[in-house]
Order: sequence, then C-alpha cells, then structure tokens
Amino acid sequence: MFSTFGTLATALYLSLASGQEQFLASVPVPHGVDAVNFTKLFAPEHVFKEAWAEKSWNGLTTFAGSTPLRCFGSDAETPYDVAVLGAPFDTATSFRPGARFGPNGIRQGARRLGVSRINVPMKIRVSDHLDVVDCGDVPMVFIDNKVALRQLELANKMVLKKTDARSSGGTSLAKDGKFHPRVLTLGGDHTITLPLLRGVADVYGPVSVIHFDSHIDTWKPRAWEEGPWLPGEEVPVTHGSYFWYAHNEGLLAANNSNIHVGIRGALNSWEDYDNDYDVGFIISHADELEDIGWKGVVKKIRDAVGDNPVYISLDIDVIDPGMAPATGTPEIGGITTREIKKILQGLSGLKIVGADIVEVAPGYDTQDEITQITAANIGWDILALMAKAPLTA
Ligand SMILES: [Mn+2]
Repeated sequence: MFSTFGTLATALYLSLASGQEQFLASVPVPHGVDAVNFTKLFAPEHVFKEAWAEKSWNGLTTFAGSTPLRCFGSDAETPYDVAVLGAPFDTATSFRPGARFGPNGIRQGARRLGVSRINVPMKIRVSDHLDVVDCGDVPMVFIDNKVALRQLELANKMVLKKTDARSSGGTSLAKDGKFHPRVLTLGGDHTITLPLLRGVADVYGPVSVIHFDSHIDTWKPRAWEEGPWLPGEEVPVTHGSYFWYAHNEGLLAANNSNIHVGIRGALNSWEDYDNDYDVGFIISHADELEDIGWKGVVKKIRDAVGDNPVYISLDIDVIDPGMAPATGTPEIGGITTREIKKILQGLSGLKIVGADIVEVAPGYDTQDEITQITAANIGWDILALMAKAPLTA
C-alpha cells in the first residue's frame, strides 16, 4: 500500500513543484487522504522521518540509513557514538584502481539495511545502543598521497577526540578515561588503514588487529636505493606495506596478538612470512576453513587478540571473487559470505574500537551490485559487534 501511496504522492509533489496544479484534479485520491495532506507530508520535517518516506530507493543514501551529518562543518558539535567515514582514495594501489568509488558503492549496497532494523543472526538492533551517523566522504586529494592520507588522519582524529553520545558508564578503555565515538571507514584502497590506526592508537594505545584479507600487507618497503625516489626521501607507503609502517610506529599490539584471516595470495619468498611474524601477525589461511571450520578460525582469532582493544580491517578480497568480484587484486578460493557472517558472529563481545572495509571498486561489480551488497552487510555486522560490546575496561 505504501509504495503505491508514495509513488502517487511523488507525482503530486512534482506536479505541484512545477506548477501544474490542474494535474491534481485528474489524479484519483486514495481514500481518506486529500491533496492538502500530501503537501503536508512532504514538508521538510517529515520527509526523512516518516516511515512511508524512508523507502530504500529514495531519499538521501547514507550507510544503512544512518543519520547524515556535517561532522566537520555546521554539525561538528553534535554528539554520536559511531561515525561512518568515506575514504575515497585509490592512488597507492598496485593493480586495478577504482576503490575511490568504494564509499558510495558500499552505501548503495546498504540501502536495504538499517541501523534501526533488527540484525537477526546478531540478535541486536544497533540503534537501541548506538547513535550512528554518516559523515560522508573525507576530501582526499588525488595528486599527492601523503597529503591525502594526512587529510584522512586529521578527519579521523577529529571524530575520535569527541565525547560519545551515550556513554555506557564504567571505566573507559581509552587512555584519557573518557568515552569516544568509534569510526567505521569505507575505503578506499587498503593504505588508508595506516592513518586510521594512528587515530585509534592515539586514544587506546597499541591495538590488536583482526585483518581479513587474501594478502598479508606487511611487506617491507624496498630501500630507497632500489626505488625511483630521491636519496633521503621517505619510501612511500602502499596498500601492501601499511602494516609494516604501523608496526614501526608502535601502533600494533605485541607479537602474536594480531591475526590475518583468509590469506591465500602468492609470495615473493618465504622470508615474507618471517617478516610478517616480526610485524606482529599470526596467520589463518583461507584453506584452514576446510580443516577447522569457522569455529576453529574464531577460536584462533580470540586466542590471538585476548582482551585487547581490537581494530577490524577487512579487505573485500577476503571474500571469494565469485561472491565479491569488484576489487583490485582478486584471489580465488576465498571465504563465502555465509562463512564471514559466522566468523563475525563468533567475535561477539570483543571490544571493537574501530573498523574499515576496503578495496571495494564498484566499477568491476556486477550490475546487481553483489560486491557492494556484500561489503555493506559486513559493515552492518561490524556495527552490531560494536553495539554488543561497550568500550569499558
Ligand atoms: Mn588484499
């Protein structure tokens, strides 16, 4: 009933707006509703609030129907618990670019989800616990990666230094003893995780990272002597080396308390794994799901991170390219969407201080937006995990 009503109302609204008032007379009015009510219902104070107006295909597309906010402008003082940030950046990628369009692709994939709808497997309604807002995309320049990553770092830190909307009481995990908002970032290529980790480590100290990916991303950058850069110049970070930098900056928790899940990418040498261990990770390979199942993988993750503050970083290429083809560096033999949901459910209770979903490149997606829908659902599940566990010590 609502959709017929909505379509009719839209036609009437448009006709009113264009001054074709005589059109009104020719349109049959649904019983009990007159034309005056239509214009009333379209008043700005109703448009984004009334149930009939919040159809998944109309209105302003934010992540899972979260509240749109000018977080760095006129709404900077508004409190909230979780900020969704878009990071439209793909100029440090090694193969197919396109992830700069990821944030809006993931929002598009999230149109049927809602922060105020019940996540059935997670058994929770996020909005009962958290005020989630969508801050839109952080401006990131495309001509200088250092500047772009710095822009994201500053935006993320601006959000993190705020006080949250619904402090849960108890002792905060944060070093300053206060409760701060959490950030769910929509990438963007994976390089963005470095500036984001700088933000959370600033607030909580070194964090345990649960890294879902088909690649380890801990590669040691080649020395400048081997590269094209000028003597003395810092070797630029890429979407394959940001964890190496994060470790060197002291952002990661101690060895063995960070974990890669879903790994299957090729290596240049077995020494890459020695280096990976030195950066602080243990590995759960994608094949392991066949041997120990999702429960075994969950156990391995929980054993690794313990009670530490946890940051989740998920490269969409962890999912099999049959289910998530739209990404820069696809690898076959990945995790299914059902498996990732079970693994995420298994992380219930962990203190998730922040998260990102990266490497979604909508240009390579199928017309039915399968990758964007997958990424969006993973983000929705991560919000559920945040809602389940307040950041108390
Ligand atoms: Mn990857």
